[in-house]
Amino acid sequence: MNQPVTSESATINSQPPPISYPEELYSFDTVAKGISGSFAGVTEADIQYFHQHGYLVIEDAFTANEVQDAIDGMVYLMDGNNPDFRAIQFEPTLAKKKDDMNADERRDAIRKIFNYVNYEPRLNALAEHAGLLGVLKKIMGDKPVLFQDMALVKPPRFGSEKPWHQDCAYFNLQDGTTVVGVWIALDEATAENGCMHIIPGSHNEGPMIHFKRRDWQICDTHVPIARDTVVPLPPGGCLFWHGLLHHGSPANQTTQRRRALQFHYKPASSEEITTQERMDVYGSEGKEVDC
Ligand SMILES: O=C(O)CCC(=O)C(=O)O
Repeated sequence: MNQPVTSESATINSQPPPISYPEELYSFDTVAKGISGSFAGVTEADIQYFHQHGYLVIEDAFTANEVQDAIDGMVYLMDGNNPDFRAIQFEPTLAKKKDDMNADERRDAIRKIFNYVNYEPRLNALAEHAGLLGVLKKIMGDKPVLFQDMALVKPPRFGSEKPWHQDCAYFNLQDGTTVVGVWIALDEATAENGCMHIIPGSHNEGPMIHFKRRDWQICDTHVPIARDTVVPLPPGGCLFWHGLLHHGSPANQTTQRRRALQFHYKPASSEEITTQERMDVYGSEGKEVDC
């Protein structure tokens, strides 16, 4: 079972910062529909759906045991049980107090862990899951290679927004590479606790200029928010999305945890570019653009 969440364990007498973005950035009319039957249930039509819409949702990708193992592995790393693992980032407003927190409070102050697969076999097991890799291979038409692993944890009340962006704006990979993100819910992810929002079909509309604002992001006024589709997921549910799909997630203002794993895969035959080449595409410098 997931650990119970209470506002008492959610970070000592601190007040979360006010929301720093327009609420309408994440107002939605559409809820993404998923398939079921785990990875074995993915058909050729589902792969075509991914290419057409830029995403695919599997409601029951992983079993309850696989989810629990992953949570145990994540908590093991968060609690500092592997001294070699240090890739933990705290929510900025809570970072200063982390040394005064008990174990529960400390876990609920963490925003992100990353580069964990080599430190925790229980997390690596999901990244290397044969069913998951099989679907990725069908999407890419090539061998999938994991090149980034992270987990945005979005703790109760303090979990901050991840503004709208395209993942390819972060990766030095040749334009046209089919990068695929995989987002696995470990807790129930809801509109209220900050689940993913996507703009279906936006992967077909090319790279967007990104700006350094609240993050490295698409300008708020350039996001076609009328097409916002929310992606709630049960624990074990998973979202595949294309590296050019516009997506983001609002703050977690509830007392519920929203832990999720996120993996990025590229085709084995893909080629790297330089940061300058990436910035020529995604950066605003020298272009007549405003935000
Ligand atoms: O986990 C989230 O809320 C969003 C993560 C995301 O979109 C990203 O890191 O690219």
